[in-house]
Amino acid sequence: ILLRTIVRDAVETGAFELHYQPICSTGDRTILGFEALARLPDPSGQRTIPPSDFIPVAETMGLMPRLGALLLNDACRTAVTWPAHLTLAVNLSPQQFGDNIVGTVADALATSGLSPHRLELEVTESLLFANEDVAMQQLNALKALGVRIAMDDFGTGYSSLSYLWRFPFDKLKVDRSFIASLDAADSVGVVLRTISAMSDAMALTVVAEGVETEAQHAFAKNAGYDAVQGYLCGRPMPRDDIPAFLARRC
Ligand code: G
Ligand code: G
Ligand code: MN
Ligand code: NA
Repeated sequence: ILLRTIVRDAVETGAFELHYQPICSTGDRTILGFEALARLPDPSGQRTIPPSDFIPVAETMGLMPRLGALLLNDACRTAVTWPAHLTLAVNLSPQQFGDNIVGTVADALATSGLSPHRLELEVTESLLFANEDVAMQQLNALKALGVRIAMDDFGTGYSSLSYLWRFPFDKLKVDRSFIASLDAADSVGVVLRTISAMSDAMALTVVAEGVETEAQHAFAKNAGYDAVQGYLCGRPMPRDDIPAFLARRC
């Protein structure tokens, strides 16, 4: 079957699933919250289709505003059942900013009863260069709701450092390719330390993604990263596995 057909049907039936990956504080390794990551079960078998495959298709089909709203609502309804100190991070696609993103987020918060300060929205720079003025207005309006904004995959693509002071970010999530390259080149460590120092000076929270080993965790801690996300702290898991995961960790 065509991926387009699978995506269209799934948006109709709500057949998407969300998995949740823990984000841990670097110092004492407590769980700070989870990032929601979308999965699409393949109707013909056990396989699940990753978001890198189906999100671009949903965007091409113009379905991303609707799918994004479905996922956001689902994630907020799940997060409201967690202990109240835990945060929820949700990825937003640039196409959702062409729609009424502020209304969609306000609605998901109101419907679920999730407190705005527990929600963090992850955006990538592709949003920012599409239409800067519109993006700026919407990010400011989202912040006025009380949610936080994170720049995701920082350091990849066409990152412009000027985005850091022109847009109202609360957090930088440094792309996992940096941590993955630590052993390959000495200069990667320098870059990671510099991003941390810069974030600190700008009062941004800084997160290292893709931490898989104790050595990488130790580096991130030593370099001043506030939090880490990666397989060492935990893999993305279905909603139903979260209570047992928290019980083991706390
Ligand atoms: O879980 P995985 O490593 O396959 O995720 C790959 C990428 O897909 C993530 O970096 C994220 O940016 C994107 N992604 C995952 N879930 C969502 C979602 O619900 N909405 C959007 N827009 N992107 C998502
Ligand atoms: O782009 P974004 O950061 O939103 O996507 C997170 C993606 O990174 C998810 O698809 C998740 O499966 C993947 N991921 C999370 N932790 C690790 C890790 O430690 N190693 C690798 N290789 N991928 C990871
Ligand atoms: Mn993300
Ligand atoms: Na990322």
